[in-house]
Amino acid sequence: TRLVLATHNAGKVTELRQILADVGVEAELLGMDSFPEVADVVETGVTFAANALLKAHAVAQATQLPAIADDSGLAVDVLGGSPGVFSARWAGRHGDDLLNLQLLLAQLGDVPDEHRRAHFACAAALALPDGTEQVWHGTMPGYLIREPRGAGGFGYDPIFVPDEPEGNTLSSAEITPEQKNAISHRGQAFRSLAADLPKFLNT
Ligand code: ITT
Repeated sequence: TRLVLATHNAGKVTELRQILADVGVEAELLGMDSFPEVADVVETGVTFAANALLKAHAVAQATQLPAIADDSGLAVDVLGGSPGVFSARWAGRHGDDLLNLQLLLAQLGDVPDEHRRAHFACAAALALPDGTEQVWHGTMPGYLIREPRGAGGFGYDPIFVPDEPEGNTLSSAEITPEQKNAISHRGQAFRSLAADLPKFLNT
């Protein structure tokens, strides 16, 4: 079976391929680099799930293959859940990770540690060419520190300390990709999706 992951992020493709292999799903997972003729959809949704579904349906229609898409971001309690769906373009330009992180730190200013709670959230959507759809979710709770730490990960990882494992004080940029996948919002959403995937395939 061929499947498409609606992303240009090669890291996400590798991660999902590994998860599919782990749960024994025999499928060939293609990234959008295999479909250069398919245009990106504009992410106009107000929730992660809405954006993931928009992307998955567009790609399932364009390729006539089962399509998976995810949308994710960081929600900060004291900011009412922002940056949320705007995480990738919080400082204005899509994907400017360093500027996004610096703006967020500036906005938090001197907010004390007990009010620096946040969580990453991910929605992973599957859409079939016939219009069938389902969404799976994952979250990674933690808190924001005052100075970036660590060179791993991407995005807001250097300023985010996950609650897991218990007593953890390392940022999500200071742990290995395997450690992060085991607890991350995207890891959880992708693992749940992978476990349910056989129900949707081979029809
Ligand atoms: P797509 O092509 O898959 O859409 P993207 O870079 O837009 O790739 P997302 O929509 O999943 O990726 O991520 C939105 C933003 O949320 C991302 O740019 C980061 O700023 C932040 N983010 C999401 N997951 C993160 C993680 O695990 N660690 C750090 N930041 C993350």
